Amino acid sequence: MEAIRHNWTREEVLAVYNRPLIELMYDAATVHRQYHDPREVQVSTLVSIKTGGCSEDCGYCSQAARYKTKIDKNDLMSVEQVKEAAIKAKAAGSSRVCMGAAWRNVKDNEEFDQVLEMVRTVYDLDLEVCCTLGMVTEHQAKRLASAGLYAYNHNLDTSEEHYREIISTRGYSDRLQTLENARKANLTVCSGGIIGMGEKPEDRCAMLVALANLDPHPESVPINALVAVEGTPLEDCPPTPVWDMVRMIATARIVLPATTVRLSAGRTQMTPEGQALCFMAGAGSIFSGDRLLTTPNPDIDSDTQLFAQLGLVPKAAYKDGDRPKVDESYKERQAQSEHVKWSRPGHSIARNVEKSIRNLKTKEV
Ligand code: SAM
Ligand code: DTB
Ligand code: SF4
Repeated sequence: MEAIRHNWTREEVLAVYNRPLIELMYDAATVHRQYHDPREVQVSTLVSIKTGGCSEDCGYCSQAARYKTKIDKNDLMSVEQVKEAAIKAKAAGSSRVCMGAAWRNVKDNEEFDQVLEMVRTVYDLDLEVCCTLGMVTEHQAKRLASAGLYAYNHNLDTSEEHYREIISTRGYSDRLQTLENARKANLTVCSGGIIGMGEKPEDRCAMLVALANLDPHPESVPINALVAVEGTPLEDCPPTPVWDMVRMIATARIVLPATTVRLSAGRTQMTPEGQALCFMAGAGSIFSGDRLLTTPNPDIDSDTQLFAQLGLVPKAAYKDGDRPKVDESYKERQAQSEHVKWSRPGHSIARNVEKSIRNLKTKEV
């Protein structure tokens, strides 16, 4: 049985990543069978509850206000709209709904109160509820947990070193702090990253080391292939080879044996055979539905067909018997602010500045 370790070194993980692919896949498939039922795949649906207009400069993101991208921006959805989307997701076979908001961080205001009602409403439908709302304080995480939230997603995205080339408006240490806050609130933690942003294999492995150093390990690690969105600083990044995706998933599987590794963004660029290799290498979850947050995803019919061809079955909600208990305290706004100061590294990333509309307009004046 592969041991659960929190002391992986970058060299060790890179050596795993660089194993001959056939060996790596075999080793990963072996570990997968020790901790998971290889036929079960957890199916989640994303709902973009607030889309676009974000203050941050994440170089990959279609939702950053400063880049000129073709997305339909939306203010915060109503609880009723989210309920409808969740009912549809459940009927289509999802056991988890993940609500995403284009926010830098959660603020203690009416909009957050509304998100808490969304969490409670989706929980009452017997679905696992996940949120990805940016940085959260411990108190905010606790309110989410009391409303019935099961998981909080906040990605490290890449290595600490490469992160400086992608984002200048929020720090890596704040990301780790958010994960700690989610953990303190007894939420399960979902954190992973993106490959195909010009990083080296060393960066990919350094990100896995950062995740593996967390004790306990995140319950869920999404591996996204960059969706190169027109208008973003990363629009010209070449497509990620499927082999890199398989390698990354297999390495994550070995380093984080009990974690659910998610085959996340980038599936529209992959063949069914490529996706099958990812499942062989230990992927245990996908996002379903023809849209992720703002970008396309394979339609439900093609996923249903793929599951039938591969003999995969969707995993039931709360199969591990860990449905959270809700209590009404989520309704209480914090009397006193926690005075959290999220950092603003504020260094300059030439590629991001160049793509920023605000900056171009300033130049024109
Ligand atoms: N605003 C919140 C935040 O940044 O934490 C939540 C939403 S954000 C869109 C969630 C994650 O989606 C990002 O951290 C990133 O890993 C992933 N993501 C965003 N745009 C992507 C893209 N174009 N390709 C692949 N993954 C992407
Ligand atoms: C994650 O790691 N991937 C999902 C989920 N967590 C929130 C989001 C992928 C977003 C892809 C780009 C888009 O659709 O805007
Ligand atoms: Fe905003 Fe999140 Fe997109 Fe960054 S990834 S620009 S924080 S929505």
